[in-house]
Amino acid sequence: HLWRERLPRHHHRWPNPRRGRMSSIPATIREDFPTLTQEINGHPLVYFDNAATTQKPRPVLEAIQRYYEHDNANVHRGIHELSNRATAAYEGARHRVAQFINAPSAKDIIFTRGTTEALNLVAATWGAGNLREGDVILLTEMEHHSNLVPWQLLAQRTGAQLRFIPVTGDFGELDLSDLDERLSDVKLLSLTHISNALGTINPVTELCAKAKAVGAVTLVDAAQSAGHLPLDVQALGCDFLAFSGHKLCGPTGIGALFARAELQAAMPPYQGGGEMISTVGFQTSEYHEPPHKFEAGTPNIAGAVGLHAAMDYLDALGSEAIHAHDTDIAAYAKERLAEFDGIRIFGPAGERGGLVSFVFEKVHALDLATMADQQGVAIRIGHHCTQPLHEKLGVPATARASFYFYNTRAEVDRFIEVLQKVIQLLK
Ligand code: 7TS
Repeated sequence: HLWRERLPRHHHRWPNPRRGRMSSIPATIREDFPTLTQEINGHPLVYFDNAATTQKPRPVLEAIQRYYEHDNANVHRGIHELSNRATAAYEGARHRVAQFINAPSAKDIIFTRGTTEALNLVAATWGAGNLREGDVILLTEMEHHSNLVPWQLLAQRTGAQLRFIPVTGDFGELDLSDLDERLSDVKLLSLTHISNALGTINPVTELCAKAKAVGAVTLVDAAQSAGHLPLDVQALGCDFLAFSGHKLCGPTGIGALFARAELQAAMPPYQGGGEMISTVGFQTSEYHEPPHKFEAGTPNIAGAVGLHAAMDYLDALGSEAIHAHDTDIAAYAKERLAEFDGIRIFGPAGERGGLVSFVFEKVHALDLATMADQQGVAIRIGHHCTQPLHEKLGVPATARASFYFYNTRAEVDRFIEVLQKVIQLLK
């Protein structure tokens, strides 16, 4: 069965949890990532833009190639061998996703293009069917535009209102002091698990429980947490959860929405077309059972195969080991950045996800990132699709270094050395 991907080369679990400063993820892991071994502008690449997208290990690339070389056909359609294999690969990936996030059933998983489409799907289906004038959608001030704009569009259509849990100053934690008042009339709470701009890890389990207690439906944007820490939708207690494959070593163009079965049953279709119908007449149609009802057209089969391979790869490393490595690199980067004069570092004082955002008083972020790139260091600058948050922080843009399990402390040292050089030059 070709869709059952081979285990990656590093298939044993390393001692866990790790002690002290030694990561349980071996430095040789980098050999699995062809992109990481190149030079940029004559310098070894330091890839610190993992919150935007991660690099892909060979087992993922090989799984996609193998699928196209051996099994390629359309799903759910043919009676022939290749179509059966493609269908098995695609549905096998759905099971793998369910297992990865501990969903009760594969039926709870809807494949999408990524987080953005998953969020828009909830707004277009559950939202349009359940929200009316006066209902409140509760978000936080640190949401990515893709967990903000779909709700603005929905609010404009339905007359629902948006309300926000505020963020506290530079530390970027949620201010939960008036939560009970903020929860009144709330029909949907939608929030990010880990902030892509601040690195804050939000207390989503607690917030979902509070929202549930007032009868609200809950959605977790797991774009920055899936593949970075252990994720269990049953433990989180959420109704919906969205993530993208490309941020966890999978290919672009594939992601998933976890949607609790009871909610799916009452949701109207998302898009119309092939694959989502059972019978079609000239005037009306009947739809397939969920989740197929929400997946019109030929899906991203190769993407699902790649995502399956990525999840096998990550689970072999262990989500706790990945999280420990992420947080260690982020803490070390923050500690080293704090050595600079005139720097403002954003995000929580305590534990954070694998990223650090900062600004220098006297150096423009664009100059910084451009000159860092000349030295082979890839970081992102801008508002990171959180423009209202940046407005609140009082800065138009920040520089962001974001990490994954293949990054090392030595790379952080190189990054600091490059920053020192750049600042010297720009002075
Ligand atoms: N939600 C969060 C919290 C994100 O960080 C992102 C992407 C998205 C949603 C959207 O994911 P997509 O895969 O559908 O695009 N964040 C970033 C980033 O920080 N830099 O580039 C993309």
